[in-house]
Amino acid sequence: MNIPATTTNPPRFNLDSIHFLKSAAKLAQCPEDIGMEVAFCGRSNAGKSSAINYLTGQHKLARTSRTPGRTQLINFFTISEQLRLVDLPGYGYAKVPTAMKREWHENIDKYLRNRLSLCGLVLLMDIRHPLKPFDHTMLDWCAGAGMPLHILLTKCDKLKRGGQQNALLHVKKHVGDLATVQLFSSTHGVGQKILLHKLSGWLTAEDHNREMSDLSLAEPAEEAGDTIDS
Ligand SMILES: Nc1nc2c(ncn2[C@@H]2O[C@H](COP(=O)(O)OP(=O)(O)O)[C@@H](O)[C@H]2O)c(=O)[nH]1
Ligand SMILES: [Mg+2]
Repeated sequence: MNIPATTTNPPRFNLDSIHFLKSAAKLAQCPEDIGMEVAFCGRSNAGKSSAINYLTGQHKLARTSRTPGRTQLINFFTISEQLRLVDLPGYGYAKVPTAMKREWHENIDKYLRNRLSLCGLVLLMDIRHPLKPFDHTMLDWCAGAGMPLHILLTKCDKLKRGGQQNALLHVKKHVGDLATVQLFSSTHGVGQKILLHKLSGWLTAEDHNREMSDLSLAEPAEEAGDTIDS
């Protein structure tokens, strides 16, 4: 059998040249809907910005904040010409004004239903407070809309090994086949490789062909007794 002297390898997925592209307050301001993008979502303070910084090795790429519920913008980062990561505004805490929550809901609902380049969602949950009403809302929407979903149990450094494993099993059991789940810590360097592998799988797929969804995102139920943990 003849083996060609040179074989063409598919382009390697990497985040080496990722950079900030733009912020959008609503769907109409989003960059052109071409190629593919993966969006990070989660409750405010879940660790989205920290996760994007850790993942990319750029500590100032996405801003991190100790003041939850303040950033209401959709932030886009360019990986390469047709690939993007998206930092969605965090779902606010109980003390965020109702009007702001409504605005959040309207913008995210439009983004999720209409953004054709969206090929997967990463849902971040603080490992100490998983499966809150907001998380159920996202899980239900992904299930109904057929959107691939990967869950990060963030800040896992806050629990001992036994606690981490219990939380992981609990969430895995709850979501079943709906999503994949992993432990993650931006501050202690846990989970980068698994997340990169997941993103690479989604963002190098050759058959992405999403259609608009007519499934609305439900309004997350009110949460009582919110705590702000760093
Ligand atoms: N211990 C710990 N703290 C974290 C971790 N990731 C984020 N934080 C802290 O949690 C707070 C919220 O993080 P941020 O990334 O701004 O959350 P976002 O609102 O979801 O973007 C900040 O004070 C971070 O320093 C982590 O892996 N471990
Ligand atoms: Mg943030």
